[in-house]
Amino acid sequence: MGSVQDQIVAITGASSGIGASCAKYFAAAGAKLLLAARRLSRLQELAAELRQEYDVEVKTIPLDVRDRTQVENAIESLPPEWRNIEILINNAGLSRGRDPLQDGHYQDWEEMIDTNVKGLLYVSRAVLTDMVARNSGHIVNIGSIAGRQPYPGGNVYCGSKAAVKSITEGLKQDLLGTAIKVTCIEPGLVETEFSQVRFHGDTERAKKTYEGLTPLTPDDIADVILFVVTRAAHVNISDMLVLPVDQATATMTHRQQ
Ligand code: NDP
Ligand code: 8X3
Repeated sequence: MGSVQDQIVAITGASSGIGASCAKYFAAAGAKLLLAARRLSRLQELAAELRQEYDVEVKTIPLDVRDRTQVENAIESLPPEWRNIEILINNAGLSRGRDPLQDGHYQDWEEMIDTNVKGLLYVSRAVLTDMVARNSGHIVNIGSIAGRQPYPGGNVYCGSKAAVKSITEGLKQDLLGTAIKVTCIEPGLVETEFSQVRFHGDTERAKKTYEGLTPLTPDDIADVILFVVTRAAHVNISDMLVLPVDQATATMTHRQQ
């Protein structure tokens, strides 16, 4: 089994949910962390916690992945000791609304596509330049079961995650012949701030998403990602669907009444 000790791990969307859990799991495993998101104060709080608990180096980067210039500048202006990003976790993402497409809101669509698809591309492109030059690295993209199976009202979100899956497969092909690994992790229901963001702060509606079942926790996904990036050098886990026991498909769940 490989180790992430002293490796530089960049995590987008580290201010909450799956990204924040990844930060904790990788800190516990001795990695050096580059944490990015728009809410800098949250990142700083998390970084302070991790430095104290695990004695690791953490650098925070205020970043909106939708802004290509900001992404390029953030990567290009990294000090030399932070440049060799070994693992990139493209986790920043969101869903907005669950309206039928015919009633959809353009702003919601643009936010999802700009973040989940274009943002992931901008960050990957910026980080890949050095990975390819070093012939080393691992890109982990966070897709979703929604990218395999669209569901009513999921339209644009599901499409954005299908794009993540397809882009991951395409990247694996483009990197063939290099030592760089590429993975798509596709979670089912994970209880985070995801549904609050989806329903624009409607906490009651958000809670209903997980009512009566035991959802995954963000730690469950962080645990899987740590496993995926610590396989032997010749092993590439390309794709992993991770569901709660109480979920069978994007729409079939078992809920206690
Ligand atoms: P959270 O809402 O808890 O976390 C989302 C993270 O993404 C936050 O840190 C947020 O930070 C960041 N983010 C959103 N927009 C941007 C942006 N423009 N630039 C930079 N960072 C951004 O949700 P999750 O942890 O659940 O979501 C993480 C990923 O997992 C997403 O890609 C989501 O689609 C995916 N996923 C989630 C599932 C679930 O059921 N929860 C299931 C399958 C996949 P900030 O607002 O500070 O910028
Ligand atoms: C998040 C899981 O089923 O809410 O990607 O779309 S779902």
